[in-house]
Amino acid sequence: MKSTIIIGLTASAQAHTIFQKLSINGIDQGQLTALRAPSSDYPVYDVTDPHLACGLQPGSHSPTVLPIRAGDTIGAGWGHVLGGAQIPNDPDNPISPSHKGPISTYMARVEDAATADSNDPGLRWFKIAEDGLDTATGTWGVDRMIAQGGWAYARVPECLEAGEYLVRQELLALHSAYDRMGAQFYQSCAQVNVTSSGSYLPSGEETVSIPGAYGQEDPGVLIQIWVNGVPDNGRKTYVVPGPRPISC
Ligand SMILES: *[C@@H]1O[C@H](CO)[C@@H](O)[C@H](O)[C@H]1NC(C)=O
Ligand SMILES: [Cu+2]
Repeated sequence: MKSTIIIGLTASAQAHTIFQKLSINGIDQGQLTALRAPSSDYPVYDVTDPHLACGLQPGSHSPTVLPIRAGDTIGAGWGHVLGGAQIPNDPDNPISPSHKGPISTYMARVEDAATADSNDPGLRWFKIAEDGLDTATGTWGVDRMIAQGGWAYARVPECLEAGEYLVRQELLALHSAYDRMGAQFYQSCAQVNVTSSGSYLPSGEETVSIPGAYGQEDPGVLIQIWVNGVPDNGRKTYVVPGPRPISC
């Protein structure tokens, strides 16, 4: 009995996640297709870590660049480990429900999405979607991703200029964020080629570098979300780290 309990605790302490597949307008593009994804489900803790851009290395780097249209809905598919469940009926797939927090989707324009250096400090990342805390219900972006079977969605703005982009989706787990370096950043990147009649490319304050966008003690990173034993930030407004999503 004792050993069972210890195994249980160990499993939940390591109940992390990986963004490992992309969907376009609801169509699953296949495991790791067009992705740069970590092979480990461990998070990045240090906001200055270069792996904050496209995930902890070592990992995989697909040669594929997927064609999409401005206005399409892209989905990021999350799983506990590569392939999804770690064990049959894995309660921590796609992620342990303990991992409350926001999900954000960023893009950066690149010349060649297949080969672009994701740590190029010249990359200007802009946010196209974020799903933080719903103060009416006390639920987080992570809760909605789990309810959607492991998928979190973002719409590619119609105004965006055509060209190749990296798409980065970040899941920020805040269950231990009351300690400095306790927030857990999970992310992968997808390589896409956007066709569009739009001509907008975000610049200036709409964009950030990654790493660089966050500080370790930012109010959305170092935060106690547990209030009276409930991880709902006391239903107070939570501002998702980074810039607001572009609107155009
Ligand atoms: C991106 O799309 C443009 C326009 O359709 C096409 O000319 C180009 O070859 C595509 N690039 C890649 C890498 O697929
Ligand atoms: Cu975890």
